[in-house]
Amino acid sequence: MPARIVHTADVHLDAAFAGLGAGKGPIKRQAIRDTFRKIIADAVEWPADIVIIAGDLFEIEHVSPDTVPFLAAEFRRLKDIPVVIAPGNHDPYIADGVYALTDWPSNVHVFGRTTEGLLRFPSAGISVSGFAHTSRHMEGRLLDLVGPAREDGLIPVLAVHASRESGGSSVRSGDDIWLAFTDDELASLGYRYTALGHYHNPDNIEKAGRIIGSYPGAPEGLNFSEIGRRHYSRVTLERESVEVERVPVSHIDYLDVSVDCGNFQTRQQFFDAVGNLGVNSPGRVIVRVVATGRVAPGFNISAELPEDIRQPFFHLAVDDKTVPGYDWAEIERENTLRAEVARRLGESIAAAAEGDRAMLEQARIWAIEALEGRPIELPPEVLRVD
Ligand SMILES: [Mn+2]
Repeated sequence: MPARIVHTADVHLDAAFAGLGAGKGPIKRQAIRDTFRKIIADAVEWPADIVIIAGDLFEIEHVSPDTVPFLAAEFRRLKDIPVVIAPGNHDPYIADGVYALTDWPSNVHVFGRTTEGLLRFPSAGISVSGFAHTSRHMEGRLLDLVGPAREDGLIPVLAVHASRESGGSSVRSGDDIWLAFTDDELASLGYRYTALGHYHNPDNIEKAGRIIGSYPGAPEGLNFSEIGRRHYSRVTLERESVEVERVPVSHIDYLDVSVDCGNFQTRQQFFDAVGNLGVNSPGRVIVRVVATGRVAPGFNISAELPEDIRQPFFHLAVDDKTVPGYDWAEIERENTLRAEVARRLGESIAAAAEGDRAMLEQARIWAIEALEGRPIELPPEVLRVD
């Protein structure tokens, strides 16, 4: 029988949400709880043999007095399905912290609290190795803390909150790298599956065509770098095969949308385009709309969006990046240098062959923008000098 693992990480219960507007933070935090409850309910229903939480279950500086009994009650709903927690950089295992001080249900195993770094689950057919972050800033590399898999008849699994540093879309840089590892280093350890946390977007690590580890990503989006539906993973593990199924579970999702207003004559057309974004999931999307395009004179979306347009969204923000179009007849009547440039290019456009007209019209816009001191983004073919 294959082992059935529910793998999640980076839940970030009690995260702070700035910029969503008054009263929205608590609703979004409740959405995270609802998402976590759904993961637990799914684990009971599937049923999972084990639940692995690879760090950042909560944020140690924000954890509310209500969160610990909430978690304990959720874990109790799993009855005898074991839970393994590998604390991360946001929920480190510290002496006076929640993990150490709480009397967890007997099915809950927290690395850091458990003295040995290897837990055996014969009923699931797997062993789980791992460790806890013990501060917000762990030094060293993954291989400093984790030894090779031990073969003792059970399929060896590793659970860690750590940073993949090569070979994938999830690679981060800068000051958020903890316990880095390369894909080759991870493969060299010999675990049949590594349940990872830290990167908030999902990613699988493969070697020789086989998944050796994965990040399920944050199950509830936390900001605009975590776009769209979010998931936990159902892992079906045998000694020679791994299947990772991503199960959508989030409640309130982030969307980042660009709306080209170049052909719009009225604000209403913009409102209609925005209104259509929320129709499929009323109250469940946080949308940032970037309005782009060169717009007709007088076109203006800067005013407050009407309530009936806002209403379907959990939160809606508009970033107006439109630029005004030009009224050439009016510019040509001026007694200015730009009027002279506009007139001459206007004559060229009028005389141009059909195939050259669009290029000359674009040249006229760039010429006027240059005279106005605006930064101009020329396409690469214009910059080519060969
Ligand atoms: Mn995290």
